[in-house]
Amino acid sequence: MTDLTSAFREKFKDAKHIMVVAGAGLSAASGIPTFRDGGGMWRSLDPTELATPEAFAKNPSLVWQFYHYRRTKVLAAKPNHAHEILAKMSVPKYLKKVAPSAKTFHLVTQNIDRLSPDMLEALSNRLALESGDNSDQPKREYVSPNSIYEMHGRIFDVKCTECDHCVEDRSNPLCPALGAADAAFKDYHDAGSQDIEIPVEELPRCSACGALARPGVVWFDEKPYHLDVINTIVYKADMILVIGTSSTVRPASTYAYRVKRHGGTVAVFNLDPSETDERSDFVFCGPCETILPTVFP
Ligand code: BJW
Ligand code: ZN
Repeated sequence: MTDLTSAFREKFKDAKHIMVVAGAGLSAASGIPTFRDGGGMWRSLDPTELATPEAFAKNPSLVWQFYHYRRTKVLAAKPNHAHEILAKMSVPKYLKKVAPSAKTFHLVTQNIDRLSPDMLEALSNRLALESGDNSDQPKREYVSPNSIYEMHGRIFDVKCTECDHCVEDRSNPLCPALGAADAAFKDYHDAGSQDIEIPVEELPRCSACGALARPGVVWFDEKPYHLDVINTIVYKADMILVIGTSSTVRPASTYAYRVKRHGGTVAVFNLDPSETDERSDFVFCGPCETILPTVFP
């Protein structure tokens, strides 16, 4: 065990209110591209320029095709070891082992891929079976309630642009035109065209009122979800793990600094060093899916 790991474990043992702020690097090993290291490019377009209300207003067909591609990637993805460790932290008996003083654990994720909540549900079902519970009842009682907050929304949510209607829909393609555009793109591209324009009436529509639907995610200049409760979590946290995020997008990028400012401990788990490391107490450089299981065996 390295000095860094043992010093961190000692500090973690004393933590009472633990939070995680996670980003795309958490799901990178599951095959989901990140945003800012080039891996997320789709048809040579910058993902951060497609994830905006302006891009959707200008070209909903292009933005829907981008999300169709991302939904397809996510549907094929499985949670990795880092998701598993974080899910275990939501199990009181496991949390007590690594942090005997812990009173709360919360995962605030910027990821929209649902891998953390899906992992937690699978773990809860496994724990239920291990304790002889074969019922069809929901198994959430085996894990702490409300431990995950998906602040940038959920990729499978399809939300109306006109009314409040929002449904989770994991079907793929969401509508025939998205499937056809995906299949046809290579031919279009070879013929020199960059874009396939799907008529707006053939894009996903609201099942309640028929208006154009959009992905239920948070784009730039939109309000992230659960901000009030997340602010309370940040305010109380005495330990924050910053996992797989470039910490460039507000408000998530402010959480570590805020925890530090009121005397809490900051531990960063990232593939690469970054400027914010100077302000952190512990920096674990490397893939989180291999480092987290060694820190929390
Ligand atoms: C690994 C790894 C491995 C790789 N292991 N590590 C000017 C200045 C400052 C701020 C602003 C400004 N103008 C506007 C703003 C605010 C704006 C903002 O912050 N912009 C900055 C970019 C300048 N923020 C907003 O607009 C937010 N809203 C807001 O502030 O509202 C205020 C409000 C309050 C009340 C009422 C009304 C309004 C909304 C932000 C929405 C962000 N949306 C996106 C798209 C979501 C949907 C989708 O996925 O399509 O969210 S953009 C994108 O960035 C996505 C991500 O969640 C987010 C963060 O990215 P993340 O996760 O950090 O990914 P990467 O790629 O950047 O980093 C990955 C990291 O992992 C890297 O460091 C790798 O090294 C590492 N890594 N493999 C460990 N195996
Ligand atoms: Zn509607």
